[in-house]
Amino acid sequence: MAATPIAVITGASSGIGAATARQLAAAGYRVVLTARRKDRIETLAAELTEAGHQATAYALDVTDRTAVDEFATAFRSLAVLVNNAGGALGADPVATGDPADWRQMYETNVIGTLNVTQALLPALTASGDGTVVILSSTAGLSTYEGGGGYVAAKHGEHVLAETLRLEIVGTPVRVIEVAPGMVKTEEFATTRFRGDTEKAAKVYAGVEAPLSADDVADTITWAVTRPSHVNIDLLVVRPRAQASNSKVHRTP
Ligand code: 8X3
Repeated sequence: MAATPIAVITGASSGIGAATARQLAAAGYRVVLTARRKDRIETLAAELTEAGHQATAYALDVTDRTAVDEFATAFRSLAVLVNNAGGALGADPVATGDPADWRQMYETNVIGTLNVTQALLPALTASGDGTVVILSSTAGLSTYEGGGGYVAAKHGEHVLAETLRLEIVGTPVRVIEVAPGMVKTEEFATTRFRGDTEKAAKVYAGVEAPLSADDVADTITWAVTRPSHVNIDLLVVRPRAQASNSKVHRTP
């Protein structure tokens, strides 16, 4: 009997990462949940195991290369890597944005994805049929006022995905970029505004139905479960109420 394929998901403690872990587990993968918050991923892994799936948790900060390399030694063969860890900090104009925020966003979104992808690429290749998913954002494709630091980091991730795809063509690994627009999760906007829930709520104010974490996990799972020769290079997904990063239909 063939071994159950393994999927590693970063940032699996909440939001899109947790929803993706649930859906990939349901799709038959043995999921390895990673995030900094050990208690959360352990709870989710226990819940999935209880439901009859195969799930384990591993506390990991994707910006810590030594820890990432240590984590990677556990895998000789890996089917799927979902680079989901990342996020936004602040929504200040370029003129006044905090360079420390910009640096941190570059670290988590770009260097974090680079670290984990580099460390696990040998195992993905060794599987003979590997998939790298990079969760960028519509912020990786065009900019908006107040988005500067996040947009720059997400453009970095987009470039990482495009360049890697060029460089490893001919190997048995595909690179899928999923770029969501407005997704309402429990933490994204609150983290961006450092716990200011009023500011966070304004992001979604009057928007009839922003995407949910499950909606995005659904697109990831769909892309990952296409036949091996099918590469969904870039999947852009927005709610119907959002026509562009700055054109959103809101009801008063
Ligand atoms: C999230 C989309 O519009 O907040 O990645 O930048 S946005």
